[in-house]
Amino acid sequence: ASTSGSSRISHSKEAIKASFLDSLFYGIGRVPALATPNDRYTALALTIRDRIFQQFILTTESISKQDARAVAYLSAEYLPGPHLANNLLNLEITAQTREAMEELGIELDDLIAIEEEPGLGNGGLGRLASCYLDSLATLGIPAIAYGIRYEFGIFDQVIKDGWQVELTDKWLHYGNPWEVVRPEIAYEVKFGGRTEHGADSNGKFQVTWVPGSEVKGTAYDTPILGYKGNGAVLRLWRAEAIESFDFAAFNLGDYYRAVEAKMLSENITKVLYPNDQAQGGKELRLKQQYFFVTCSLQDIIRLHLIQGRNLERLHEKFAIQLNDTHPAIAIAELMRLLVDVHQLDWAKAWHITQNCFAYTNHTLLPEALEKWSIPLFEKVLPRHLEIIYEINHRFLEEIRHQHSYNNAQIAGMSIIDESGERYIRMAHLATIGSHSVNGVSAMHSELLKKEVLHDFAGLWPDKFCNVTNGITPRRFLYLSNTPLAELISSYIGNGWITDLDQLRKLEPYADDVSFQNSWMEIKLNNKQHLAALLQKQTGIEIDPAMLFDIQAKRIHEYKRQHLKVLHILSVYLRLKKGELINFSPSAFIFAGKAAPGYIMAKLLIKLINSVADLVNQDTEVNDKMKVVFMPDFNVKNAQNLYPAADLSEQISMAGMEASGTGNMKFSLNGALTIGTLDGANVEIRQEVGEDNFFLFGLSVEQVQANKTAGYQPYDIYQQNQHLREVLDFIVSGALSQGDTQLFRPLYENLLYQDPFMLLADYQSYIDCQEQVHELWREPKEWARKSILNVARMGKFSSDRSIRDYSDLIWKVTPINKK
Ligand code: 26Y
Repeated sequence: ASTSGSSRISHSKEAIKASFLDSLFYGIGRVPALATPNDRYTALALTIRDRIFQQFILTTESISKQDARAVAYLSAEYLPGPHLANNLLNLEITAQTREAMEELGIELDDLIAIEEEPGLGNGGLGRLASCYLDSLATLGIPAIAYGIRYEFGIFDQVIKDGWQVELTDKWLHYGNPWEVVRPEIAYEVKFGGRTEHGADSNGKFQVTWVPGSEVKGTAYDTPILGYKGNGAVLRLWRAEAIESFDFAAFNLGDYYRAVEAKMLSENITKVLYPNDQAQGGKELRLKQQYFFVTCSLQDIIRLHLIQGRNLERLHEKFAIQLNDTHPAIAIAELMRLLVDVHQLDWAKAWHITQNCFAYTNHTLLPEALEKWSIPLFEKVLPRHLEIIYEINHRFLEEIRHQHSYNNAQIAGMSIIDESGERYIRMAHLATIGSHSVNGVSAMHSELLKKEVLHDFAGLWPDKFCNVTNGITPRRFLYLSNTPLAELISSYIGNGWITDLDQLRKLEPYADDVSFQNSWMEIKLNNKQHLAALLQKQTGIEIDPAMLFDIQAKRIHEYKRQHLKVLHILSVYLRLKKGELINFSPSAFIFAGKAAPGYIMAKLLIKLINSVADLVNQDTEVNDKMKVVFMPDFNVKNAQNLYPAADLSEQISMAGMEASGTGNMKFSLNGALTIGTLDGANVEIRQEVGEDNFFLFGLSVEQVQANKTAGYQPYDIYQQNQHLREVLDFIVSGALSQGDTQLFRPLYENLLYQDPFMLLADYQSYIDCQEQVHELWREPKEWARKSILNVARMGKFSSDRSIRDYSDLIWKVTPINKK
């Protein structure tokens, strides 16, 4: 920290320019004349990284001086988005960096555009972890986030002939200037083998795990800078071979097999599983989870012990958050480390474990609740199976004797599902081993207590709480919609950047015509920008004056992208008949990836693109409507979508979306929402006001009542002539060159099963869309509501979420710097 003033960290334009040239020359051995665009990007990244480290040393020094309590966030997924522009913003050096580059004949935006983002997650859960890391850093809460350094992140999506095609992600292809490898921070990870039970040389009972194979996990650190100052670290583990082990395990002299073993070790962190919500019991996935969990826990224990602290006080120094059940094996692993390795007795170890961990649940979908078949689990983690049996045995004894639960209740709460083939229920392990369990929106947390974890909520009512999700206003407003952010700041100052409730000060301007005009002009510019991008990506031209109606999220039946398709077709058919004369020209925009093995989701993408082909070519309607599927939804593309949206589609069946966070991102950028009473939509509507939210569809209670009564979608199909026309059109061949079979699976699913009740909500959705169009015809009213939406989004800052976690669950406070 004594280097301040040095040109290597100064924030002046001159210093940035000099550092850039230095980094280019000494960091990558290039002279400007021969530098490639990637050389220039890398040199600038290194220049910025120096300045980040400067901030970091300060944070780290304060944390250790104050011996502060820290958060360890365990997540199998992160979606940080591109680093460069965000780091410039957080350091507040965008302007001088732009000028420095200009003086060298370099356009800053060209360098920003080159960056390949780390796609280390699937969707909402991964992006939430990154928003939380941003807020932890901004608030100055001591934090370290642990995860997996997947060599191949989420696939790149391209569209060929209307179908999704997956390409491998190449984020590390040109190197990664943001990370620093720490070869000396590495841990051994065992798999398989057997356990030996017996007395050690002192006669103490001891379990020894004799592994079948072993790998090493090495730390790769990425500094995450908060706004104006503090930092947190993202520590990702990469699997590597342990040479000594391989050579011992295989026949001496069998060089080929030894090298082959090294290769297999590295497989563990090769690739992210591209499924959200459902994943069959894949051995490699279990290995990934255990691999990153044990490295992280060994690291936490090391950090604790090097401060000279007693291991028995681990829970006083670390709050460990489990992001869903993906890292829940941590509960058994910490017990193993404390009991088998560090020789604590079981009761002490259990006390520490329960007080360290807290668990966040992100889903009620039965197929997304992780369970591992016992034979598979035993093969990979034999010692952990014993530990889980012991945890379970003690737990079941307790509820049988102290709480007199009956056999059926006990079977329902057991960690082991014995209703058929035997499975380990990871959500039960996480719940039993944690002191806190939370859902991610008010409604989801209630449903969690009522359904999935009902008996546990009865047993431990105080264990359960809610923390509604949030998003970072730095990336999702200031960075991605800078013109709007600057307009806002020019009216109410820039305090909102770290105190989002201050957006309330915009309310008085909601009726101010000149403010409304500036507001809508920025929206129009953003739409122009998106239209140009879409034209480049898809060749489809859209008029920026159209209403931009956007649904962007993973493709999933429960999210009901097909409900929006039904609406689009209903508009199309009515326009063709000369009806809907008041319809305002609309661009219907979709984006999202489908899990590669999810046939119905992939068919949905094909359906959307088929509708797009039909509509966009049809000169009778294509001045009134366009349909576009934006390929490769990721953080970078998302940052172009949210600022350009007029209407945000949040149309999942009630009870299905745990929270949603895209809903918040759209609304913070001035889109109005059309949505169901699901997840955080409920709270968004509460905040922005009923009049400023387009509500449709069944409530959770109505959904459940409908199910109980024996929902019959076919009856609705028969009763609603319009709906029938729309549905029949899908299989008429008009969308598929005469092929009446292509979309049949989708059609029949809706008519005879319709698990997500599109047909029940259809008419309500269509009617609600009419209200949207009515309002769109009153630009001043629309602008007013758009402003009010933004003004009332304060609650959905991830800073608020992190304060909630800090107060309610972690009991941590920000460090005082200097
Ligand atoms: C087990 C494995 C197949 C799996 C992998 C990824 C299961 C689930 C996931 C991801 C789930 C996810 O992204 N859930 C979303 O979390 C968001 C953040 O809390 C919520 O806003 C969103 O409603 C929820 O679907």
